[in-house]
Amino acid sequence: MTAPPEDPAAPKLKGIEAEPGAVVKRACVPTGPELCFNAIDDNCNGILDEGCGVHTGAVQFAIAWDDPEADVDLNVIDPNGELVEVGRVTQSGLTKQRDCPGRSNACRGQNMENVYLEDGEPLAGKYAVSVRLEQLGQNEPPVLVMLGARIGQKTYSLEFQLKRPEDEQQVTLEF
Ligand SMILES: [Ca+2]
Ligand SMILES: [Ca+2]
Repeated sequence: MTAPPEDPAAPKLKGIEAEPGAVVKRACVPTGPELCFNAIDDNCNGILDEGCGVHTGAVQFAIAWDDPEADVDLNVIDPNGELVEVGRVTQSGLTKQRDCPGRSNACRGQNMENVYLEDGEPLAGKYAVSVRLEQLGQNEPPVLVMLGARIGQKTYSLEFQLKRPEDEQQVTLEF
């Protein structure tokens, strides 16, 4: 797959502010065909985890982690200061899909949480994205969490290590 042609109207990232310890990868490096539920744009076509039943939009934030029993939360606060939650759409058009690991192993060990623009045009401004460890799983910490962000036609990738419950890492993306 090749990258789509530049769309001048698509939102473009102005800046990323991450806490020390987060590894930010700005350039996408294609590693092969798209893999599901890893919050990585493996084929660098500008879309995260396409073909996996994961919703996408011109704005998207997704996290994935590999410890099946660890509970990690993705919390996104939009430029209006509204928290994006499962089951409703914010005024800015964002909603959240999947809350993993979920009750009764609902995510089947494929832990991924996904916030995406469901409706309307992307709202410009600052998006505060936090990745928080609620509960350790079966593996020794740290829990390695991948955060993928899609802004318009580009994807960005960040990597976090959460060491103990209530550990939280924040990143602000502006466009
Ligand atoms: Ca992709
Ligand atoms: Ca992927």
